[in-house]
Amino acid sequence: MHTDLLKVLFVSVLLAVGTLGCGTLPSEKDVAPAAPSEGRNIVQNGSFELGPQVRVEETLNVGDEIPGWFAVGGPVDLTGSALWRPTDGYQCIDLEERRGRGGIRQILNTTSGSKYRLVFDCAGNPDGPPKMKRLVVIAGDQEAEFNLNIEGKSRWEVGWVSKSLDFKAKSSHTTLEFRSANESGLCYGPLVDNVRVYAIN
Ligand SMILES: [Ca+2]
Repeated sequence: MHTDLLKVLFVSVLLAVGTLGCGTLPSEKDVAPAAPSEGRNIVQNGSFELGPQVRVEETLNVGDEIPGWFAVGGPVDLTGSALWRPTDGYQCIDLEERRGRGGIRQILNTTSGSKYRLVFDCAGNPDGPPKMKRLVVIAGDQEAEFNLNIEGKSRWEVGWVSKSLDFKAKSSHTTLEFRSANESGLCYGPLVDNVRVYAIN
């Protein structure tokens, strides 16, 4: 009797552990659909977590660098999680600063003629106008604009969305750039985080 009871308990524990284990596996909908399963991410510091550690915000002026990136066209803000929550880690980029709109650029090491997929998360700074943020992305031979509506959004829920863009590399060095195309360009820009690029067939 005693042995049988122990067996029952042992099997029950195994079943419980098995159930818990299955529960922690990611479901299909948790996996980003735009990211290819094979290939290595070739973006350096795509989550903006390396370099300065920022609680609220720190301005990057034109030419200023953080690992992998430099500011182009105008100033941007590296923002911390005390301002709003990024999609990955503790920091992201606001493509505008008080003095105007700006951009960030990274030069990727690529294979000429190869195809790549850019995947990133974006939202709009919810603190001020315009209501519709205009984000321009340049990657290799492609340029695309993404419109981000901040209506109903707040610092607590900026409304991150995941976007992707396929492009072909024209040489061994490919420009990847994110910039604000807001006409007002006064502090409240598009937000970008979790930037990745994978080779695709
Ligand atoms: Ca981040």
